[in-house]
Amino acid sequence: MFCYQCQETAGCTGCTKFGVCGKSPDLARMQDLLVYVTKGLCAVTTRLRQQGQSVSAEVNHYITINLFTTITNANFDNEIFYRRVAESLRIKDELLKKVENADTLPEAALWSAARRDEMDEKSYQVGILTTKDEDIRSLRELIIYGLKGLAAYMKHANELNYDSEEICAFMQKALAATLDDSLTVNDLIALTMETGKFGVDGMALLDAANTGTYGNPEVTRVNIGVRNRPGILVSGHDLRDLEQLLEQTQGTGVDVYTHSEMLPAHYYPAFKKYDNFVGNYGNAWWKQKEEFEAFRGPILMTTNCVVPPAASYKSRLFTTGAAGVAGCVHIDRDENGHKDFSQIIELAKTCEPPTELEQGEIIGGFAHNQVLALADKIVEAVKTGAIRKFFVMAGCDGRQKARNYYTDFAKALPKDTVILTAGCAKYKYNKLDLGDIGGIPRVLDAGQCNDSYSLALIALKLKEVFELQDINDLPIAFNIAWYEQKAVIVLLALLYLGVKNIHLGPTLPAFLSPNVAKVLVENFGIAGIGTVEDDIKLFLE
Ligand code: FSO
Ligand code: SF4
Repeated sequence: MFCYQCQETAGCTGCTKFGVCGKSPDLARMQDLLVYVTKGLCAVTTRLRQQGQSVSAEVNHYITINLFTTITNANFDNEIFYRRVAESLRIKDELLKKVENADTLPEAALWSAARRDEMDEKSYQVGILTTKDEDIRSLRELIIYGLKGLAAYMKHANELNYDSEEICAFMQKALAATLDDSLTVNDLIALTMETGKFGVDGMALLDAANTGTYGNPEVTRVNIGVRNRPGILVSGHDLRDLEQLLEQTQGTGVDVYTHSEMLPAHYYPAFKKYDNFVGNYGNAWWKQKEEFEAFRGPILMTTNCVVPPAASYKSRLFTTGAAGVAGCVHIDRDENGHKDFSQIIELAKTCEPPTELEQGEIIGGFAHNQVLALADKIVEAVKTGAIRKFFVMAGCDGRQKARNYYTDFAKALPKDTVILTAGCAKYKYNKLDLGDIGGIPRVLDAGQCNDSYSLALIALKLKEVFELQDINDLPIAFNIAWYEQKAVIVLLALLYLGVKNIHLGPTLPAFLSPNVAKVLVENFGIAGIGTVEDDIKLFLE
């Protein structure tokens, strides 16, 4: 196997024996094969569009979920990959019949297989390292990882009946372009930027879906303690799944808690009406082994980040959507999008209430609408110098000790600075008592990683208010923590919006070849992180 798509890749170069995330070599090669057949399918759909034919929303969504399923920590069920490869080939072979001059399509579009042994054989031949030129490989993978992140966000929007043929067509065109050996480094850099543009569009679509369906997030204090009733813990990013679970638990005596990236659900007005929606339990995804054990009730994983479960709670772990774990029950939607969570609720009734981990509250809900409502106060604080600088510290949390940098950084920031955050990165500092500036908390949590879009909107609004020509003239520094591929699309979106000098840590992506890294450094001022002391000095210069 060879995989280097996430920040925790072995030795900062690539997982070759077993994934640090728990991905086995067999799972890795089947993920490679799924990406390969999805590229082939996209070459077909792209050619059909070029020939004036339409592609159904159903096919678009199938492709989107294929990509999402291969994101780090989403799916550990090999069976699912065989099934998706077979179904993708079936869809592709059907569509291929409609293509004129199909023989000019790339090999991935023409290859097919009916038997598992044929799939197995092919899976050894289609890995990342089949692209020999390291710069081309680096750019292809950068684009593919951005597309995977975008696919995750599109899937959530689709669940709420928000869709965009334009974004889907781009995603498929870009994925198919990674098969095209005629594209140069410059062509692929241009495609990387275009991926960032569609990243902005995708996040805007998801923002419209979430706020259009559930209202605008508002300042909210979220309980981090527990109650004395059985509970269900929901993790991942899918708000529609949470909504259905909340509906189905009404009157059952079962409480619902969020974990990790589901925390921001508490900020939406629509979920406040459920009095069994108790609070947030625990911390970021990588703490789940100990926290899921302590929770004592069932856990529903709606997306990544899943850690392969310990035996002590495996029978309590359920997956849905793109998430999957071999041996755990997976709940599918019916044709109307309805999911039946009754077996989770029945199991919860037989479980003990959660073990208390902590008490208190955390505050959040500072998405664009709420922050813009406070704009006068914030602008005033900047003008008077009460706020010297904003630090965007969005992104991900992870296992590595090096990430303690972000806790130390947050603690060491001068008291006249404010942290803008989104994503699970927040757990490194959202329980510190960092105080406030004239009533504005020093950590403003906009929501999930996709709500980094909110942070971009806030920056653009401030640029307008301060009548600046360039977003980089704002008193905003970007010190972003990344882990998986959603962070890649967030990064590409920020680059597309013209944000420069983003610091990325705790390490730079292993998939950036020295030459590609050089382009990012020279054109965008991308940098890694240093010591807390040096970095704070540098940012405040
Ligand atoms: Fe975190 Fe995982 Fe949201 Fe990611 S839970 S690491 S970037 O999936 O998606 O922030
Ligand atoms: Fe390794 Fe990350 Fe790939 Fe998992 S997703 S195999 S940890 S590089």
